[in-house]
Amino acid sequence: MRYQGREVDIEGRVRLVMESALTARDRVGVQDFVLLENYNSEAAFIENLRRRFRENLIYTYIGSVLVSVNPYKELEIYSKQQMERYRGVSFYEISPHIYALSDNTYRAMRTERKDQCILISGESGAGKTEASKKILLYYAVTCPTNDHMAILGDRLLQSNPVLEAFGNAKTLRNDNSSRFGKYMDVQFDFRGTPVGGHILNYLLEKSRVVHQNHGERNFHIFYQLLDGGDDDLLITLDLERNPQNYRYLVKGNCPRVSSISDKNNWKVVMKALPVIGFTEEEKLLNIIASVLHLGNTQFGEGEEGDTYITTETQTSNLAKLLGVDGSALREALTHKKLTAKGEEMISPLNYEQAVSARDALAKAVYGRTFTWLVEKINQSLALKVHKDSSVIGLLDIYGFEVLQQNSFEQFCINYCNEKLQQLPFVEAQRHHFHPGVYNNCQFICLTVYIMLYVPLSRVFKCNSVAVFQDEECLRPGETCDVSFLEKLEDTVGSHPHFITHKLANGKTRRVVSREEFRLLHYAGEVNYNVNGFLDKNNDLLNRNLKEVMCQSDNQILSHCFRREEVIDQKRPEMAATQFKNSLMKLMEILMSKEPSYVRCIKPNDAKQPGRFDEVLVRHQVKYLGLMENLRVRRAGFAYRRRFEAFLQRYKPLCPETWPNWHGRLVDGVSTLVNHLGYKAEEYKLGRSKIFIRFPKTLFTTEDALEYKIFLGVNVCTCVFRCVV
Ligand code: AD9
Ligand code: MG
Repeated sequence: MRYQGREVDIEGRVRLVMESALTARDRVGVQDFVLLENYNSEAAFIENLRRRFRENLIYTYIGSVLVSVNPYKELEIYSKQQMERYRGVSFYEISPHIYALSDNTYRAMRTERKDQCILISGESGAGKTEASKKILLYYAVTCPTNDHMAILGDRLLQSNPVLEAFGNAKTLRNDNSSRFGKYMDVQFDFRGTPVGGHILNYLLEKSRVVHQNHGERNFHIFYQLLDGGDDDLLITLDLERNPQNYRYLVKGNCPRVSSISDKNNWKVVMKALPVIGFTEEEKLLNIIASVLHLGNTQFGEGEEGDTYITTETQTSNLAKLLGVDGSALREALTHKKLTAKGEEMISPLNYEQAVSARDALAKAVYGRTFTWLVEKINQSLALKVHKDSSVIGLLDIYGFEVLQQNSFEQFCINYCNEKLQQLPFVEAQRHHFHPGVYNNCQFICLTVYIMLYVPLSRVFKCNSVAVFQDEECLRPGETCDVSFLEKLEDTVGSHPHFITHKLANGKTRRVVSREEFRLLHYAGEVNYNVNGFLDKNNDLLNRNLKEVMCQSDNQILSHCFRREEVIDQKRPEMAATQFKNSLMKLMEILMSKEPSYVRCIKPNDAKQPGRFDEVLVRHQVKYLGLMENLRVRRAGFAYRRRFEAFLQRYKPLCPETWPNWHGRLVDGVSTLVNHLGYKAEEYKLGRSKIFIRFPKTLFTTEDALEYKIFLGVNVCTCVFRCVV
């Protein structure tokens, strides 16, 4: 008997004829890369991605890893009905989706009672933040709730526009680029109801407050206020509507972004603030306005090299908005206080020093207010002390960045990506020794990968760039970026992943200038310019400016600038060290949870729908380690599934398991695969899962199932969507 190219024998067993069901697969590719016939071929991998992308199928699995390609257009796949389709349905029963991953993680948390985390990675603009929002929305809509908890769901969702307004900005790569890292825990009680949440924020790119590259903007909130705030508000804050009037907003020469409505977003933020329990709106707006006024504070130079403020009236308004004394502020912006031999001395700042003190204040005010905002949101989400609660953590951190000029921020961002990239491989190693199943498998690729990392991590760890920047900063007198670079050369110069302009034969290399060093990251080569590196790492604010700020009668600011900080003479930790330590903690948090991965891919640099730039995609496939992911997965068993799920799906294929199997699950699966004619080398039974080695085995089984359905056996229709 023949049906659609398949030969079927009397007992209903299906023998796969090679061309079977290939038409659909040719068009839309396979939904799980482990099912690729030619799994070693990067070209086949990319072709599969391309086919699916062309059909608007932006999600594909590599086992349990979800690969997502940014469609740069709204797809009709995120509705409430879609959420319902994915609810409670097993991963492989239905086409890949971010909802399937969300649901699976949620169910794993509930059934295994183990904390989970979802790690979202990919380069800037690849769709990480969008993915994290979709996951959050899925939980808010589908999890059981009550009136009280509905408020929490609202707060979880509404924290997003607020954090994005303050922490996101238009960059050349992404109109809504996250300029801070975010890890969010959502806590669930034993019923699976969300009961609390907590956000950890990482290294906001504060330098953006005072400077933006061409074509980029400052943080969204400034433009939102100017565009969306009503006339009375702007008069109260002494602001004009045109962003071009503010020095902190003109550097990028990009006041408007066509894809963004600042006015509408302002409304969204204003609506969200009370939902997250926010009552200090006026104080917050004063702070935003004060940063703009600070930027417009100008200095003149006296004959003695001293400095004075030329924008007197503005400074008075500025002091009012900051809630501080005007003359104290004026003095603190133009003088510094020194303590020598127990005596305090005031010395005037020169022009450059005054400009840099002003900018340091703007960055400190904005940065600390952002941290305060996160604390405030955390209070409104407040994790509950619940005996039987579990959490799902969501990590959306800035993607790997290579700009024309890379500085301290890119160094930290890329270090962070490097660190996180190691995680799945450590994870895979853990699983790879699953008793009875993996012992005989060869994991050559994994070893290669780990080998690649160990020396690279040494650049950061043993010879710690972060640590010796601190030493450099601690040196008395003017800090010197170039001497930092020299020191770096002395320490890690011989490392193969570290390159400067100097060649071993005494000649110079052209690709790296004298002010740069190049690191060979897993994701590509990046030249870092050391100019300003130490200043950014130092992140110092003159003591007298701190003194003025801690007396502010704006409670947000007095909370942000503590008296103890002025009294305590101890030098605060440098930015890189702080970042490194907080990342270490993050790694610990993530390692203590069961991870799921979303790998986001950016299909083109023009932010255009329908465009699939192969070179760009190939680069990301490489550095996201997707081929290694696939090989690791395939080196063992292409496909794994829990006994219950496997039986549930394929039981119609065997008279002994249909309609129900009453014995032990493992025996049921064994009976089923024997009936299907699986050979011993094709599969293994683990403790709770069946592991199938070859995709072909699975195709055959799937086709058999399809055939059964075609004959009218009563089976759930969702199986039709399986192997596409
Ligand atoms: V960055 O490292 O924060 O600069 P992300 O977070 O990776 O970056 P983001 O999620 O902000 O990128 O996505 C960039 C833009 O792509 C969004 O503003 C959307 O316009 C677009 N995007 C991303 N994912 C989707 C999607 N699933 N559907 C539609 C999307 N558009
Ligand atoms: Mg983002």
